[in-house]
Amino acid sequence: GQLLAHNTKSENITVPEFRDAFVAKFGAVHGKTLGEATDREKFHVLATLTREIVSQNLIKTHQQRATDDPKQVYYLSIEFLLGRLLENNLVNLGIRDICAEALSQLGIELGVLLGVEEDAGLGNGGLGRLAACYLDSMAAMGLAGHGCGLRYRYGLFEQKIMGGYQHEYPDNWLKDRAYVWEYRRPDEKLPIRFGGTVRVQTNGKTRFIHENYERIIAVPYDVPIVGYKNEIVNTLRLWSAEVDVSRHICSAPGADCNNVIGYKHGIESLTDLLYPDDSQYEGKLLRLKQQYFLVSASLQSIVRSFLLHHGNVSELPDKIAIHINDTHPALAVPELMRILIDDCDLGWEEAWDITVRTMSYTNHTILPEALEKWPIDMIKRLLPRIHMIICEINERTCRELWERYPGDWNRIRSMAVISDGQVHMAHLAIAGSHSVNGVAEIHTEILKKSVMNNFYTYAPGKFTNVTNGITHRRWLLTANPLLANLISDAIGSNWVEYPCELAQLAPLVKDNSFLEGLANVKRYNKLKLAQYIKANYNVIVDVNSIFDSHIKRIHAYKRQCLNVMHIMDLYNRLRDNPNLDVQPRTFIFGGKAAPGYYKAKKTIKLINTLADKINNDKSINDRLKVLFLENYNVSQAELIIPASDVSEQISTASREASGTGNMKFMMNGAVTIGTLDGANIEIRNFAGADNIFIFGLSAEEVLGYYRYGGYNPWDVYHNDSRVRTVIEQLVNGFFPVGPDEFRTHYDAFLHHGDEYFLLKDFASYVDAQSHLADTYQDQRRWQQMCLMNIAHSGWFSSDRTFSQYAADIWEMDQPIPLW
Ligand code: DL6
Repeated sequence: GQLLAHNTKSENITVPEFRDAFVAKFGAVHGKTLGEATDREKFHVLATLTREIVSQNLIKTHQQRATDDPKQVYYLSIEFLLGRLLENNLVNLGIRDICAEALSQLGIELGVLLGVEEDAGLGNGGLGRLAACYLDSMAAMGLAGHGCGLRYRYGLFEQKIMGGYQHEYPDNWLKDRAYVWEYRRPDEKLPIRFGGTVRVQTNGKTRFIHENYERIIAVPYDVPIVGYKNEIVNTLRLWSAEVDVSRHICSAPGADCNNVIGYKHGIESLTDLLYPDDSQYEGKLLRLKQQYFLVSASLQSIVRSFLLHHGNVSELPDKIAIHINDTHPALAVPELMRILIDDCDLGWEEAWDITVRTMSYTNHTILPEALEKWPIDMIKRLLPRIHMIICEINERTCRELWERYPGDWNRIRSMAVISDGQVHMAHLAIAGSHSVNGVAEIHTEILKKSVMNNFYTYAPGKFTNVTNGITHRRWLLTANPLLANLISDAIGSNWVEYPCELAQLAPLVKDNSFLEGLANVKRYNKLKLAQYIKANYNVIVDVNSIFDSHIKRIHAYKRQCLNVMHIMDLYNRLRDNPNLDVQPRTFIFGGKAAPGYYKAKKTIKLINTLADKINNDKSINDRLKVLFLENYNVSQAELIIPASDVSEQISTASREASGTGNMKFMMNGAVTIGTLDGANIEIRNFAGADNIFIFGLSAEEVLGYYRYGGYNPWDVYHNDSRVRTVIEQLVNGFFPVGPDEFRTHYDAFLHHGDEYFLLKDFASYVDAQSHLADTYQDQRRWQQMCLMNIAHSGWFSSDRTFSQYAADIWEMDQPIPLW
């Protein structure tokens, strides 16, 4: 029978009901008794049972929405980094504790089953995880908001470290069976057209007839997104490429009748792989195909469902908002134009007005190498009708610019959608959206003042800032239950609904017993991490040492190497003077390097080589330990962040658009050491300058240097003997590797101008680190700093971020809480 009667709230389920339902479901699904079950089978039954409750809420939400007809937002993103869903769903349904108790009565530990779930790693890092946090917030706030993405057969690669090097393996996350959370909806499939030609028919009304194209079927899989104790379930719709083998595929362009299976595999490989690079744009045809596949399937489906409920498209912008998450889905602009003109018979002006009022766009990076440009010829061949529309958009945009800036060719060229034979996706997204935003105050300022200055001058009203956020339900309530309980015991549990109420913790800064409570929670979380490290790496770490974590993608601008330089210097000092009073430290690194990013992969080898040297050096008495944790992912972050004392956010100022890891650490009471970059600045403003360790060049200084071609690293090299020693140690046999192993790093520092200012910021970083270590010795003061970080982290909840988007950008018609 059903675990949940139709009008029962999930929170009212009792322990015996849950226990009995679990036993019954297990027998029914697996045809054996619990005694013979594997953990995987038990996980599967628990997830299935949970999904049944979710399904009922999904139906209710659909029915309610059909009646209320609220404005809907569709968040288009090429990545959604969900991680695991079971625990999150149990918490959001309000049945985590009931479930844990029911299972324990059966001799089953919930934690063990939670560990069986594969991470859904359909994203590279910040951008994809942000999208996942937003889904959680939308559902929690009851907003009708949905994600649209791709159902990659393989997520971000699995990282294995061998001999200190990263090796990449396919992330076979669907290996056992279909994803337990998804609903396949084959009846809602849609055709996507690639290639072919467009015939223009001009008898009477002009018509564009697309012919001889390759037809790929997009099949949606809906992943339910469970709201927090509100019975709301939204969906993340992930599209998968399929071929309709029953059709006359022999006549399809490129089809081979003698090899139907090969043809099918070829087509379906479109959604096989997530591109594993988030900082370097890849001009591959397959990537462009993925982007259009996502956009076309999503928009066709959005318009189809809109038309089902509203007779015609003129009201589309009042009822639908479509958000373009970075430029990857920017083809949404011409695709919506295509649908409105070709399928709905609208004229250009009306279609353009609807498109611009419907679309909004977020920029996530100013790194020039990440900005997407597609050769116009590639677009013409792959998407002939879209090509025509982009050309028209370009022409009309340039004409408007000409009216405003007659004769200013340079300016017009710099803003054109097409220039130098390429389509500039950011320009396309800006032209086709009514709103453009950056993801932290400083990032938006840089967009306005430099990277997008011409666009800002032209249409200042389009630009806004929405500083990123994170879901406190996953990152505090679920990942750090001890801290969540400690907080609720002190100030009540209202903060879960209104995270800004965490501010009520601030007056406890003088409450010794609360500070002690904080220290105990941290210690427990550190113990758990230490056990994980012992079990997986056979390294014993001291829980009294500072747990100092640097976890994120490996990239030169994120400066893992600056951290390495500091560790090397500390180690050198300890070796020179074994009696040096050094606060014991455990340096924890985690992160993946893009498979083609040579230097980042060498950085991983460097960290591991340093770790081997330090961890095996008896002379330093275990005062320093260095760990590189393999295969960093969302689940690992949930273990590391609650256990960290220090959060390393040390990007070259101006390069990190926002960062979101910084917010997760803050919320879990880790103290940041960081540059004035991205959201670090806002973290400092909220937590207070006394509760963060800031160092290094400012963004303005860095941008000033860049303007004049950089700086001279040799000056630092000659003037600072610590720097000289560390740099030389990369190549002088200090490490037991060949002399050229770290030559790329050596050369980047000295011969290629130290693009990311590591040498320049070194002294200031080392000072900040030593100030931090001194402060840690005063445990009371340290716990006060942790407390102030937690107390002021509420503003970084994605509920706040989301309210801003909902109210200011999407103009949702549901009540939105004020912040
Ligand atoms: O906005 C989410 C996240 C920011 O927090 C990071 O600072 C930023 O680097 C990241 N950007 C990307 C896109 N990069 N590219 N292309 O992942 O977005």
